[in-house]
Amino acid sequence: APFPHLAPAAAPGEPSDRSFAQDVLAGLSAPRKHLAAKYFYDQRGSALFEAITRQPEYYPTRTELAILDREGPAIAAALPANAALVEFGSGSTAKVRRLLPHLRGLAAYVPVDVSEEFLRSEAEALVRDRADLRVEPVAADFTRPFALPGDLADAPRAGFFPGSTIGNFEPEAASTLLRGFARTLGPGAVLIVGVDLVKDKAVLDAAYNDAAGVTAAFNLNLLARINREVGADFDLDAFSHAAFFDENLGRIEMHLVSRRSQLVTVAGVPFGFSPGETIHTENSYKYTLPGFRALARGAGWESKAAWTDAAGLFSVHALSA
Ligand code: AVJ
Repeated sequence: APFPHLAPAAAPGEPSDRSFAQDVLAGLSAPRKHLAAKYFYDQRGSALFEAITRQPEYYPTRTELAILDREGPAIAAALPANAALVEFGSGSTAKVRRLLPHLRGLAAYVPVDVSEEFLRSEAEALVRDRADLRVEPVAADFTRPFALPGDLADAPRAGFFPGSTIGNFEPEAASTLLRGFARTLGPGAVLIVGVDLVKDKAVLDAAYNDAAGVTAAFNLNLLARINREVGADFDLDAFSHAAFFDENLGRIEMHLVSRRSQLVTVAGVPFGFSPGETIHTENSYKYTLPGFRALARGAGWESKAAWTDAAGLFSVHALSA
């Protein structure tokens, strides 16, 4: 097999499916109903997220890509030569492709993602474009410990965690995650992390309430996914999208708001909703530069450098273990 670290995809009914249903039932049973943001990304959800990144109000993706392009040489200089570059939650390889031309040799590129099919197709596409590159995809949940391909043990390690995915984690969990990355990568590693910055509330609110309604469709798609995969009768017209920046908590919150009193059945279990009651579907934490450095330091990483765009919208940090 070309990619020996890729496990076969889980068949329907296997543990990954069961835990989605269990998480949904537990989240809807809580006093304040909630669902985990990682479940947004089914096939349609991933396509909707790609569409979000093209909305004029959604500045993070294009701003991060511009920083990677402009600062590519400096970012490459912060990485050890001939490193094994591990991307946590790689998704599409669009971002690493911006870095690759700047890197001085690479022992291997190791994309890590739970979505085994997407991982395989992205890895195949990358190998077609870069025949000289050793690509070693690993199908794993990056929030849990996993092993890197053993024959990379002697290569210096670099990590890549772009996209401000770190913002989806509570600060405490973000710290635990960064500690885990340090453990996976080992001493002497360098980690490149993309982090969205605190800014004017109006700019943040607009980014999560695009005029075309793509973020609303992305949020509501979670209910369609539950209807299909868990077995439920959510009426998507009976819920509306809400997103706002909470300046005290430093985070965007996304919710699905019940438009009326209603009863929804999920996997045979009835759940009542009162008018205006919400399901909390996502947090997206924003950091200041010193705020993120402090979080990283608490997790065993020293800040080497940080790059931002001229408007100070987004940041890319280089950390060393
Ligand atoms: C992929 C988690 C960085 O928080 O901005 C975009 C997800 N949610 N619009 C973000 C998202 C609504 C995104 N991250």
